[in-house]
Amino acid sequence: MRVLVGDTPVEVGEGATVLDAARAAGRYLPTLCQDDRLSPRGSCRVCLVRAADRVVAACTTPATEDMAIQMDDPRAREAARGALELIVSELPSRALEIPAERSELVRVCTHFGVTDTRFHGATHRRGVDHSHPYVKLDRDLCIACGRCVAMCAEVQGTFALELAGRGFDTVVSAGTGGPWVDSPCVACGGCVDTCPTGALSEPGLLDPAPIATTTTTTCGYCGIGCTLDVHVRDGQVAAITPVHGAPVNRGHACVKGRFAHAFAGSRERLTAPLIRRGDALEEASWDEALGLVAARLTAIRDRHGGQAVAMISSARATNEENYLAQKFLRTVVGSNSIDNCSRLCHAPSAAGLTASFGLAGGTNPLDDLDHADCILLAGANPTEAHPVVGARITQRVLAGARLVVVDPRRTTLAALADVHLRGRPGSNVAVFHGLARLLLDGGYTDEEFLTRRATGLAELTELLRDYPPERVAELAAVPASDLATAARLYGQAEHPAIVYGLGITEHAHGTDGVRTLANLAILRGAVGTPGCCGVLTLRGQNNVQGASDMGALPDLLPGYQPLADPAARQRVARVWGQPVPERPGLRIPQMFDAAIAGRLRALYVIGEDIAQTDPDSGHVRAALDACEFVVCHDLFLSQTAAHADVVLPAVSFLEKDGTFVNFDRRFQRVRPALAPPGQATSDFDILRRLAHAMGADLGCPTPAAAMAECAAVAPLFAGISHDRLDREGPLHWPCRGPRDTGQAVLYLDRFATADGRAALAARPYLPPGEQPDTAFPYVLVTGRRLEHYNSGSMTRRTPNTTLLAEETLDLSAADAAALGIDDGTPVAVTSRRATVTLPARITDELAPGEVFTAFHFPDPATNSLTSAHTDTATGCPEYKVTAVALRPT
Ligand SMILES: Nc1nc2c(c(=O)[nH]1)N[C@H]1C(S)=C(S)[C@@H](COP(=O)(O)OP(=O)(O)OC[C@H]3O[C@@H](n4cnc5c(=O)[nH]c(N)nc54)[C@H](O)[C@@H]3O)O[C@H]1N2
Ligand SMILES: Nc1nc2c(c(=O)[nH]1)N[C@H]1C(S)=C(S)[C@@H](COP(=O)(O)OP(=O)(O)OC[C@H]3O[C@@H](n4cnc5c(=O)[nH]c(N)nc54)[C@H](O)[C@@H]3O)O[C@H]1N2
Ligand SMILES: [Mo]
Repeated sequence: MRVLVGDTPVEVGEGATVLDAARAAGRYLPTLCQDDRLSPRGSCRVCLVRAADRVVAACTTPATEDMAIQMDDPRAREAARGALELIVSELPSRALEIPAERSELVRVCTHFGVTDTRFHGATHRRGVDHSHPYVKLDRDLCIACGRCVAMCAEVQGTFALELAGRGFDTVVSAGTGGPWVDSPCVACGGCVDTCPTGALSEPGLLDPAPIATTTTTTCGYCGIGCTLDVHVRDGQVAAITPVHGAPVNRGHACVKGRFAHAFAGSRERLTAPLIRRGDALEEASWDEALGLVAARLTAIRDRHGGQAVAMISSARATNEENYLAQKFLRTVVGSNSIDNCSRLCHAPSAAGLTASFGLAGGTNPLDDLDHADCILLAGANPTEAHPVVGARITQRVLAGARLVVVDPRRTTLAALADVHLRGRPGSNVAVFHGLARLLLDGGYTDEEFLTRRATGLAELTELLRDYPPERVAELAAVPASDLATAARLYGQAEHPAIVYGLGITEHAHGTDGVRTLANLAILRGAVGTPGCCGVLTLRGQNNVQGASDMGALPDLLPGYQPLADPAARQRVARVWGQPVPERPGLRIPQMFDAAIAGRLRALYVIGEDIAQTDPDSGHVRAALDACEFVVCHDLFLSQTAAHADVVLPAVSFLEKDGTFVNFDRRFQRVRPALAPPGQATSDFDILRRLAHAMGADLGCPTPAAAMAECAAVAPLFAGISHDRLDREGPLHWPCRGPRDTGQAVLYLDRFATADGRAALAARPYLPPGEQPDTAFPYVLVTGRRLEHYNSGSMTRRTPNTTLLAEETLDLSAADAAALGIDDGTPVAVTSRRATVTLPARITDELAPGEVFTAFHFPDPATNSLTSAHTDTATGCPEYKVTAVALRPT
C-alpha cells in the first residue's frame, strides 16, 4: 500500500506499521520499547507522531492506504519528549553517561535534546545483581519497557524473566526473584542485546573505552552457523553480539557463541611450537619443528609407503584448511588415510542420506521450520546442543505446531511435546518401522509420490509386516498408543518436518537409523516436494559438514566425488598436476587398529582431541603410544597434544580467514577479528609451510585461492568463491556455477540418486552392539550439556565453568533409591573397560535403568567407559549405548 511520510510517498507491505513506513521513507524515529525481533509493546510513547490526523504510537499503529504521516508534528513531539523526560526522571545520572552506541536511551535523549531531567523525581535505589558471569543487572537503570521479557519469551522461549513490582517500582527479575545465576536463564544474551538502557549488560559492554574494531564472522562452536559481530578492544574480545537480520540466527545466539570467548585470550594458549625431548615437550622455533616433522614424515613415507601415515583433519578448521589437509596427504604423502570428526557423529547421515536421497546433506533450510506444522524431533537435544534452533522449534510449538520427540531422555523439548516416544537407547529402527507401518495402515502415505518418485515400497511393506505396533512396543518399550498418536500427527500434517541428531547416528546401526527415519519422509512425500520441510540433520561442529565436503575422507574426494571413480580422480589430478593415490584410506577407528598392529607409523592430528573424545580411550592411547610419530595442531595442550612428538600452535576461528559450511549446507565467511597469540598461526599456514619443508608446493597462497581451486575440482561447489560470499552473503550448495544462486531446498525435480528416485530402505531392526547383563545392568547414554562444548578445551577456559563446574551422572529417582544414593553422592560407574566416579544428579529426565553423562571434562574420562562398537556401515562409534554397573562410593 502507499502512504505519505511528510511529502514522501512510500510503498509498504500488508501489516506494516507507521514506524515501518517512516523507516521505509528513510526517516529516523526514536523508539525505546520496540525491537524488530519482538511483537510491538507500545509502552514507552517516545515514537509518537501524527498519522491520519491523530497522535499515535508509531510502533503499534497499522499503516493504512494513503495514510498521511507527519513526523515533525509539534504536539506529537512534545508529548513524546514528555514521555521520555518522565522515564529519565526516575533514572540515576549514570544512565546518560553510557556511550551513545551502547545505549538506545542515550541516542533517543540526544534526539530530543534531553540532557537531564526537569522533574528531579525520586530516583531508584534498587541495587545490582552481578551473580551471573555474563548477564549483569543494574535495577536502577530499568525502565520496565518489557523488551527483555519479550525476548526471553518470544525469541528464546525460556520464559525466565518477568517484570516484577508495581508502578514506579517495576523492574525486571529472573526466575522467582533470587540471584540471576540461580534462575532458569540460559544466557542466550537476548535480554542484554535488546535492553535499551544498560540495565541488563555484560561485562565490559558499557565500558566507556571505545571499541577498536568490529568484525562480522561465523560462530566457531556448533554447526548452526550463527553470524556474529566480534567487537575488539585492546587486542581482546570486548563482546560478541549476534547480527540482527542475519540469515541463520536472525539476531539470536547462545551462551557459547555469544559469551564463551575468553578462551581466545587464555594464558594456556599455545604460542610456540613444542618438540618432545624425553618426557617433556619443549618450545622450539618454527623452522626446527617443521624441519623435524618434514624429516620424520618423509622418512616414514619413503621407508614404509604413504599408507603408513594417516591424518585426522579438523571439523573445527575452515574449508580451505580441510581442502589443503587432504591435498597435502594425498599429494605430498601419497595416502588417502584422511578422515574427520564426521566419523564420530554424522558419517551415518552422510551415508544414509546419500543412499536415500542422493546427497550427503540435509534436504531443506532452517527457514522452512517457520511453516512446519508438525516437527518430528528424533535423537536431538537442540535446546542444549543447537540452542538457536531449539528456540526456533520452541517458538513453532508455542505457535501451534505439533511436536513429536523420539528420545530416551525427557529433554526440554520432550517435556513440551505432544508425544514423547521414550524408546530404549538403540531402538530407533524399531520405532521408525512402527511409525512407517502406521503411516501405511492409516492411509497417510502419498501414493502418487511413491509411484513416481520412490523405489523400494514393496520390500519395505513386506518387512513392515514384522513391525506391528504391539511388537515395536515390546522391542522399544514405547506404548503402542503413543506410536499411533505420533504417526497420526506426522501423517496428517500439511508441512511435516524431520529434525534429527546423534541419538540416531551414534549407534551400531546408525546408518539404518537414518535410512528408516528418511523412510517416513518418503512415505509421506514430505521431501523434495514444494511446501514440505524435508529432513534436517543437526550437524555438530562448526565445520563438520565442510570438512567432509572438502574431501577430508578416506574414500571421497572434494565434493563427494568417489575416489574409486577414475574420472573423478582424473578431474582432480588435472587441477593438482599430480596423480591421486587410488587405494582407499583408513577411517579413524581403523587408524587406531592399524597403529596397534604396526601398519600405521605416523598419525597427524589437526584439531581433534582423540585421547579424550574418541571412544574407548584406553585403546586410543595405546594407538598413540604405538605410533612412531605423532603430530598435533591445537589451540591448547589437549590430552592428545600431551601424547604428541610435535605440537604446532594453531589459531582459532576468531583469528583466521576462510569459510565454514553450516548444517543446512550454507557456505559462510569466517574473518579474523583478533591477531594470533605469539607465534601461533593458522592450520592453513602450517600445512603450506610443512609442504614446503617437504619440498612440495600446495599452491593456493591464500584461503580465497584454495576455495577457488576447490571450486575447480568439485562440480558441486563450482559457483562458490570468497568474492561472491562477500558480495552476496551465504550460498547453499549445490552451487554449480557463478550464476547459480545455490539450492536451499533439494530434490524438487528429482532425487540425486542414480535413478532419480528416493530409495526406501527395508533394513531390519538389530539390537545395539553393547548389551546390558547382570554384571552391567544399566545403559549409559552420553551426550551434551548446554554450557560446554565437546572436549571442553574452549568452554572450560571461560566463565562457563561457573555455570557448570563439573560433570554429573544423571539418573532417575527410582534408580537412586534402589542404589541408596542422594543428589551429589559419588557413584563409581564401571563399564567393561574402565571405572570413573561421578556425583549423582537425580532427575526425571532419565527412565529407570538408564543413566546419562557428558564428555566435556578430561576428568572423569567418560570415554574410557565407551566401547569400540561402531556403526556397521560407517564406523561411527556407538557412543549412545554403554552397559555399566553403578556403585555408590
Ligand atoms: N552445548 C553444546 N552444543 C554442542 C556440542 C557440545 O558439546 N555442547 N557439540 C556439537 C556437536 S559436535 C554435535 S555432533 C551436536 C550434537 O547434538 P545432539 O545430536 O543434539 O547431541 P547429543 O546430546 O549427543 O544427543 C542427542 C540426543 O540423543 C538422545 N539419544 C540417545 N540415544 C538415543 C536413541 O537410541 N534414540 C534416540 N531417538 N535418541 C537417543 C540423547 O538422549 C540426547 O538427548 O551438538 C553440537 N553442539
Ligand atoms: N562419549 C561421547 N563422546 C563423544 C561424543 C558423544 O556424544 N559421547 N560425541 C562425539 C562427537 S559428535 C564429536 S564431534 C567429537 C568432538 O571431539 P573433538 O573434535 O575432539 O572436540 P572439540 O572440542 O570440538 O575440538 C577438538 C580440538 O580442536 C581444537 N581446535 C578448535 N579450533 C581449532 C582450529 O581452528 N584449529 C585447530 N588445529 N584446532 C582447533 C580444540 O582446542 C580441541 O582441542 O566428540 C565425540 N565424542
Ligand atoms: Mo559432533
